Amino acid sequence: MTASAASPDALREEALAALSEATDEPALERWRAGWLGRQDGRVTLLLRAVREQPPEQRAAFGQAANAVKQTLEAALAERQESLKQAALKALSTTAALDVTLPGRPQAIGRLHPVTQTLRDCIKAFQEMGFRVAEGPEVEWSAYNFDAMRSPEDHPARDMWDTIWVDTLLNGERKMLLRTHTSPNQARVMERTPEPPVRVIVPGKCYRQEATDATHEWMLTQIEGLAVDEGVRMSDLKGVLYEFARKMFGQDRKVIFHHSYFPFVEPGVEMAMDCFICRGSGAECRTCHGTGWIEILGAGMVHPEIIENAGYDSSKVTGFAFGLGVERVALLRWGIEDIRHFYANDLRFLGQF
Ligand code: FA5
Repeated sequence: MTASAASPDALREEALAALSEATDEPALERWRAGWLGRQDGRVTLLLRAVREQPPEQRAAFGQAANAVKQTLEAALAERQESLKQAALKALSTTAALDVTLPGRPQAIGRLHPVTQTLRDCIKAFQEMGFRVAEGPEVEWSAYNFDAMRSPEDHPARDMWDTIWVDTLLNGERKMLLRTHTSPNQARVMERTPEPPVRVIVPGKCYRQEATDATHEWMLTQIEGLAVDEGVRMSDLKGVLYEFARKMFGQDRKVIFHHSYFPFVEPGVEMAMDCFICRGSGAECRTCHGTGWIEILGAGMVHPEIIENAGYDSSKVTGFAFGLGVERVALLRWGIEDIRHFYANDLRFLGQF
């Protein structure tokens, strides 16, 4: 019996029986194509057979064929929905997946607080006209020490306990993890044939430190260097005051102490008021009772370093500073211990 010859009622019953045997999406699709497909679905053929009927039966046959089409379309939709529900139910009863549980929030990453602070510091100096340069973290001792006026037997080398890299050159250890960003003073001037120089060099430094609340063995510094005719100590102070104002606002206090670094003359340290004890606690472990937390060393570039760069120290002068970025981060957020930064505790890091 061809499709066109089947009665609408018989066709409907056969189609519904076949539908009840379709148990997944591909089977449903095959059923749909076979019965309701536009080209040669059997219901389509049935509808085409209307015109082959004797004229007196044509209207009734047409109505019956249309009714079959509607019934089968509705039955298909219902079957699709019930299969979907059954699949979800099956999923929810297996241990692997409970579809009724709420979704898990995706943790969104963010910048480390020291990186945030580093970027803000860089921006502050850029706004004052400093450009940014970079230098190597594994450094020659010739740059880290000798070029910075600390030859082998100079006591200033003792200020930084060095982490050496064990590559020997003529039997001697010559490379190290830089202890400060200052070797970049020499590196930048070396590749700048003529002043003016106005540059900052941010980066990681490493020291063999007994760590405490304000000392880590890895630290981030920003070196600053300005060399030109007529650069004075007051320019250095102006830049550093402006930096402190940009980072901490107007109400924080800043103090300069005299200090010694072999590569500057005179040398200073700049400190900010201790946010923990406000200068009152003799046993404050953050400022050790001094009331001040040092954030940078600075001074007027030693004329010998200016001369070594090939500049004329009778014509040009310069200032330099080395800022501790973790210290700035401690101060801006009132964190009592620097070691939190690199302890990888998400309860701490997630707060910034
Ligand atoms: C120096 O490193 C000099 N190169 C700074 C300098 C540059 C002086 C240019 C003059 C001219 P000092 O060791 O003091 O200096 O370190 C500078 C800053 O780095 C400190 O003020 C402090 O903010 C930070 N710092 C130093 N040691 C540590 C440490 N162990 N952990 C965290 N921060 C540190």
